[in-house]
Amino acid sequence: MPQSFDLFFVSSNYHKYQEAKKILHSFGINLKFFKYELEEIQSFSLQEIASKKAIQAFQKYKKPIIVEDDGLYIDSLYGFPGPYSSYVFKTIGNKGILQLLKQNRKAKFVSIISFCDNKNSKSFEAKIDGSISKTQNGEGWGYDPIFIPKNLNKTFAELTNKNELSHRYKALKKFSNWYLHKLKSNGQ
Ligand code: ITT
Repeated sequence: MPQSFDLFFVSSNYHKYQEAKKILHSFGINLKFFKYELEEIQSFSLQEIASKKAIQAFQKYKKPIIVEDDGLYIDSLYGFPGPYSSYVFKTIGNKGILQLLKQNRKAKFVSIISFCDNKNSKSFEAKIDGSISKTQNGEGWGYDPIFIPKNLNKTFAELTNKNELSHRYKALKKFSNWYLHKLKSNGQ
Protein backbone atom coordinates (compact mmCIF):
# COMPACT_ATOMS: atom_id res chain seq x y z
CA MET A 1 0.00 0.00 0.00
CA PRO A 2 1.54 3.38 -0.97
CA GLN A 3 2.14 5.75 1.93
CA SER A 4 2.61 9.48 2.02
CA PHE A 5 4.28 10.43 5.29
CA ASP A 6 4.10 14.13 5.03
CA LEU A 7 0.60 15.31 4.25
CA PHE A 8 -1.02 17.68 6.74
CA PHE A 9 -4.62 18.75 7.32
CA VAL A 10 -4.91 22.34 8.54
CA SER A 11 -8.15 23.20 10.33
CA SER A 12 -9.62 24.46 13.58
CA ASN A 13 -12.10 21.57 13.48
CA TYR A 14 -10.81 18.30 14.95
CA HIS A 15 -13.92 16.36 13.80
CA LYS A 16 -13.17 17.16 10.18
CA TYR A 17 -9.57 15.99 10.64
CA GLN A 18 -10.60 12.74 12.37
CA GLU A 19 -12.93 11.82 9.52
CA ALA A 20 -10.44 12.86 6.82
CA LYS A 21 -7.71 10.81 8.52
CA LYS A 22 -9.88 7.67 8.58
CA ILE A 23 -10.96 8.11 4.97
CA LEU A 24 -7.44 8.77 3.63
CA HIS A 25 -6.05 5.87 5.65
CA SER A 26 -8.35 3.58 3.64
CA PHE A 27 -6.62 4.91 0.49
CA GLY A 28 -3.14 4.36 1.98
CA ILE A 29 -2.44 7.99 2.87
CA ASN A 30 -1.23 8.97 6.33
CA LEU A 31 -2.68 12.34 7.35
CA LYS A 32 -1.30 14.53 10.15
CA PHE A 33 -2.90 17.53 11.82
CA PHE A 34 -2.02 21.19 12.29
CA LYS A 35 -4.80 22.66 14.43
CA TYR A 36 -5.04 26.26 13.29
CA GLU A 37 -7.84 28.65 12.40
CA LEU A 38 -7.00 29.99 8.94
CA GLU A 39 -8.41 33.32 7.83
CA GLU A 40 -11.35 32.94 5.46
CA ILE A 41 -12.05 35.44 2.70
CA GLN A 42 -15.68 36.45 2.10
CA SER A 43 -16.92 34.83 -1.08
CA PHE A 44 -19.96 33.01 -2.44
CA SER A 45 -17.56 30.40 -3.82
CA LEU A 46 -16.42 27.65 -1.43
CA GLN A 47 -13.74 26.76 -3.95
CA GLU A 48 -12.28 30.28 -3.79
CA ILE A 49 -12.39 30.24 0.03
CA ALA A 50 -10.72 26.82 0.19
CA SER A 51 -7.97 27.52 -2.32
CA LYS A 52 -7.03 30.80 -0.58
CA LYS A 53 -6.93 28.92 2.76
CA ALA A 54 -4.66 26.27 1.22
CA ILE A 55 -2.15 28.83 -0.08
CA GLN A 56 -2.15 30.56 3.31
CA ALA A 57 -1.60 27.23 5.11
CA PHE A 58 1.27 26.25 2.81
CA GLN A 59 2.94 29.64 3.31
CA LYS A 60 2.70 29.12 7.07
CA TYR A 61 3.83 25.48 7.36
CA LYS A 62 5.93 25.00 4.18
CA LYS A 63 4.73 21.40 3.88
CA PRO A 64 2.29 19.69 1.51
CA ILE A 65 -1.10 20.42 3.03
CA ILE A 66 -4.80 20.01 2.44
CA VAL A 67 -7.60 22.14 3.82
CA GLU A 68 -11.33 21.62 3.51
CA ASP A 69 -14.23 24.01 3.22
CA ASP A 70 -17.79 22.77 3.55
CA GLY A 71 -21.20 24.27 3.03
CA LEU A 72 -24.73 23.15 3.79
CA TYR A 73 -27.08 24.47 1.07
CA ILE A 74 -30.80 24.46 1.86
CA ASP A 75 -33.13 24.76 -1.17
CA SER A 76 -36.01 26.63 0.46
CA LEU A 77 -33.54 29.18 1.93
CA TYR A 78 -32.03 29.86 -1.53
CA GLY A 79 -28.86 27.97 -0.61
CA PHE A 80 -28.37 29.53 2.84
CA PRO A 81 -26.20 29.00 4.90
CA GLY A 82 -23.80 27.85 2.09
CA PRO A 83 -20.43 29.59 2.56
CA TYR A 84 -21.63 30.93 5.94
CA SER A 85 -22.26 27.47 7.39
CA SER A 86 -19.62 27.77 10.09
CA TYR A 87 -20.91 31.13 11.35
CA VAL A 88 -24.54 30.00 11.22
CA PHE A 89 -23.74 26.84 13.17
CA LYS A 90 -22.00 28.90 15.88
CA THR A 91 -24.89 31.39 16.08
CA ILE A 92 -28.37 29.89 15.45
CA GLY A 93 -27.16 26.26 15.36
CA ASN A 94 -29.27 23.24 14.41
CA LYS A 95 -32.19 24.45 16.51
CA GLY A 96 -32.31 27.73 14.60
CA ILE A 97 -32.13 25.98 11.22
CA LEU A 98 -35.04 23.69 12.16
CA GLN A 99 -37.14 26.71 13.13
CA LEU A 100 -36.61 28.28 9.69
CA LEU A 101 -37.88 25.31 7.66
CA LYS A 102 -41.40 24.24 6.66
CA GLN A 103 -42.46 21.80 3.89
CA ASN A 104 -39.55 21.78 1.44
CA ARG A 105 -36.59 20.32 3.36
CA LYS A 106 -34.26 19.51 0.45
CA ALA A 107 -30.57 20.31 1.02
CA LYS A 108 -27.08 19.34 -0.03
CA PHE A 109 -23.69 19.24 1.66
CA VAL A 110 -20.69 20.34 -0.41
CA SER A 111 -17.03 19.69 0.35
CA ILE A 112 -14.01 21.26 -1.29
CA ILE A 113 -10.61 19.75 -0.58
CA SER A 114 -7.75 22.07 -1.58
CA PHE A 115 -4.18 20.85 -1.81
CA CYS A 116 -1.10 23.07 -1.91
CA ASP A 117 2.64 22.36 -2.03
CA ASN A 118 5.58 24.14 -3.62
CA LYS A 119 4.46 23.08 -7.12
CA ASN A 120 0.69 22.58 -7.17
CA SER A 121 -2.45 24.25 -5.95
CA LYS A 122 -5.49 22.15 -6.76
CA SER A 123 -9.08 21.72 -5.54
CA PHE A 124 -11.53 18.81 -5.57
CA GLU A 125 -15.28 19.24 -5.12
CA ALA A 126 -18.03 16.80 -4.20
CA LYS A 127 -21.57 16.96 -2.89
CA ILE A 128 -24.18 14.78 -1.31
CA ASP A 129 -27.89 15.46 -1.81
CA GLY A 130 -30.30 15.01 1.05
CA SER A 131 -32.78 16.73 3.31
CA ILE A 132 -33.09 18.37 6.71
CA SER A 133 -34.79 16.28 9.38
CA LYS A 134 -37.75 17.60 11.42
CA THR A 135 -35.95 17.09 14.74
CA GLN A 136 -32.35 16.57 15.78
CA ASN A 137 -31.53 12.87 15.70
CA GLY A 138 -28.32 11.26 16.97
CA GLU A 139 -25.25 12.51 18.77
CA GLY A 140 -22.97 13.65 15.91
CA TRP A 141 -21.06 16.91 15.56
CA GLY A 142 -21.98 19.99 13.50
CA TYR A 143 -24.99 19.54 11.24
CA ASP A 144 -24.82 15.72 11.48
CA PRO A 145 -27.97 15.42 13.68
CA ILE A 146 -30.14 17.21 11.06
CA PHE A 147 -28.77 16.06 7.67
CA ILE A 148 -30.37 12.98 6.06
CA PRO A 149 -28.61 11.71 2.90
CA LYS A 150 -30.92 11.07 -0.07
CA ASN A 151 -32.55 7.60 -0.17
CA LEU A 152 -31.78 6.97 3.51
CA ASN A 153 -33.95 7.52 6.55
CA LYS A 154 -31.27 8.30 9.13
CA THR A 155 -29.24 11.43 9.81
CA PHE A 156 -25.45 11.47 9.37
CA ALA A 157 -25.29 11.29 13.18
CA GLU A 158 -27.28 8.03 13.25
CA LEU A 159 -25.45 6.31 10.39
CA THR A 160 -22.53 3.98 11.08
CA ASN A 161 -21.14 4.38 7.54
CA LYS A 162 -21.09 8.17 7.11
CA ASN A 163 -17.40 8.02 6.13
CA GLU A 164 -18.21 5.75 3.18
CA LEU A 165 -20.71 8.07 1.53
CA SER A 166 -20.30 11.65 2.77
CA HIS A 167 -19.39 14.79 0.81
CA ARG A 168 -15.97 14.57 2.54
CA TYR A 169 -15.47 10.96 1.44
CA LYS A 170 -16.30 11.78 -2.19
CA ALA A 171 -14.03 14.84 -2.35
CA LEU A 172 -11.15 13.00 -0.63
CA LYS A 173 -11.53 10.09 -3.03
CA LYS A 174 -11.09 12.45 -6.00
CA PHE A 175 -8.12 14.07 -4.24
CA SER A 176 -6.41 10.78 -3.40
CA ASN A 177 -6.75 9.45 -6.97
CA TRP A 178 -4.89 12.52 -8.18
CA TYR A 179 -2.38 12.62 -5.28
CA LEU A 180 -1.38 8.95 -5.44
CA HIS A 181 -0.93 9.23 -9.19
CA LYS A 182 1.25 12.31 -8.67
CA LEU A 183 3.41 10.52 -6.06
CA LYS A 184 3.77 7.53 -8.35
CA SER A 185 4.82 9.58 -11.34
CA ASN A 186 7.39 11.37 -9.12
CA GLY A 187 8.76 7.92 -8.17
CA GLN A 188 7.71 8.23 -4.49
P1 ITT B 1 -11.98 25.13 9.44
O1 ITT B 1 -11.04 25.67 10.48
O2 ITT B 1 -11.44 23.93 8.74
O3 ITT B 1 -12.47 26.19 8.46
P2 ITT B 1 -14.81 24.98 10.25
O4 ITT B 1 -15.52 24.19 11.30
O5 ITT B 1 -14.98 26.47 10.28
O6 ITT B 1 -13.26 24.58 10.28
P3 ITT B 1 -16.08 24.80 7.59
O7 ITT B 1 -16.11 26.28 7.44
O8 ITT B 1 -15.57 23.99 6.46
O9 ITT B 1 -15.20 24.36 8.87
O10 ITT B 1 -17.46 24.12 7.98
C1 ITT B 1 -18.69 24.68 7.79
C2 ITT B 1 -19.63 24.21 8.86
O11 ITT B 1 -20.21 22.98 8.45
C3 ITT B 1 -19.02 24.00 10.25
O12 ITT B 1 -19.95 24.48 11.21
C4 ITT B 1 -18.90 22.49 10.36
O13 ITT B 1 -19.06 22.06 11.69
C5 ITT B 1 -20.06 22.01 9.48
N1 ITT B 1 -19.73 20.73 8.85
C6 ITT B 1 -18.82 20.50 7.88
N2 ITT B 1 -18.77 19.19 7.56
C7 ITT B 1 -19.70 18.58 8.34
C8 ITT B 1 -20.11 17.25 8.51
O14 ITT B 1 -19.56 16.26 7.82
N3 ITT B 1 -21.05 16.99 9.40
C9 ITT B 1 -21.62 17.98 10.12
N4 ITT B 1 -21.28 19.26 10.05
C10 ITT B 1 -20.31 19.57 9.17
